[in-house]
Amino acid sequence: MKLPAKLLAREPEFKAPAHHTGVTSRVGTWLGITFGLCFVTGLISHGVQHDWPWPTRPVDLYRVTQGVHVISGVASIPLLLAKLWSVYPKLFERPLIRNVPHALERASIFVLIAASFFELVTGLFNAAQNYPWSFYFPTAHYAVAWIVAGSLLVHIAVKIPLIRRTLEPASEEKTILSRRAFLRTTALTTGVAVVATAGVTVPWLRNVSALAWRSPGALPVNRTAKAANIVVPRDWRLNAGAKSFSLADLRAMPQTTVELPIACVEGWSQNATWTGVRIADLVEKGDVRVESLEKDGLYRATTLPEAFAQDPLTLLALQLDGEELTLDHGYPCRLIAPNRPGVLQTKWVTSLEVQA
Ligand SMILES: Nc1nc2c(c(=O)[nH]1)N[C@H]1C(S)=C(S)[C@@H](COP(=O)(O)O)O[C@H]1N2
Ligand SMILES: [Mo]
Repeated sequence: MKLPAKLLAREPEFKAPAHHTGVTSRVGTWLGITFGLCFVTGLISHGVQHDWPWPTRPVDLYRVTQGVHVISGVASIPLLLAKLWSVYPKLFERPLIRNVPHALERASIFVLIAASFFELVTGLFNAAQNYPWSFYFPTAHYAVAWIVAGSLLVHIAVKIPLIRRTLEPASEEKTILSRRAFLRTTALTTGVAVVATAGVTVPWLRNVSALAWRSPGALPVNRTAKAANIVVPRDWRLNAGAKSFSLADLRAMPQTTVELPIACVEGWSQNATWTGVRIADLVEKGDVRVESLEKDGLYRATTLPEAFAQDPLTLLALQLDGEELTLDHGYPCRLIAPNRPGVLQTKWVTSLEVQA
């Protein structure tokens, strides 16, 4: 069927206002920012867990980078949905393939969409501490992040001329208003998603974050003693190089109290007050291997770089918030160091060994 020329010429007005390239570009710019933040902070988080040089100060730096990672990831979800909504008529445009560059561009977009969804969904599930899959989360989440980054760069490079043009002020009054409404709704939804979840890591939002997956107040427990099969022997002693200490010996040593956060890679972070013996008072200078009572488990042992081991804030903690550690928080003693990822704050410590 042949449409009358008049109708064809008016075609843009028949489109829903959200499906406008100006909207797509604007939401795309926001999404570029949240994805960028999420990628960079994700790389940092991955690097710090895998022996990147990392400072001991500021004590909250890792908490902040990890918080930005989770918040920018949450913000990306409504933004990605809005962006897809704004372009979806184009995704099914015919002909599917026009020429080679067009085919490559489309392929890169589908990779980008698939990889982005993978990252956001796995990230969200991980934050909710739920693993309904069998691959190892950090490796997969990390690898796919590079696919997102690569295909996103291609996508932006291809679209730069279009983005430039469409970000310029548009003309038709009527559609501009409803486009603005769409953008406002997108911004609002994103804001609500962030506020509803950010309390897991931002203290003053704790009471507003209805969906925060961690309860306010008490310090969360990541892995319980039961899950880790911890049995503390009656004659428990800490082995520290050639020396050995009973719990009573440790309690009799000079005690230090510090205020430090646990910043879990799974999204939550919280400050607490810790009391115990400085690691520097227990072992000689050097990188320290920290072993726990856990038989297996990915985080049963960690290495504490010398700068952290010698830091006056780094403790073998015996108390949390003025009370003896509970078994779930690492009784008889656990590591707590400034600016260190939660996964490396080893609980149920049984030996400290300076590495050669
Ligand atoms: N031995 C051991 N220590 C561990 C873990 C573990 O699985 N085993 N989990 C770590 C993780 S992922 C975090 S976030 C913190 C949480 O400490 P908490 O449970 O006292 O809040 O403990 C860390 N220490
Ligand atoms: Mo964690």
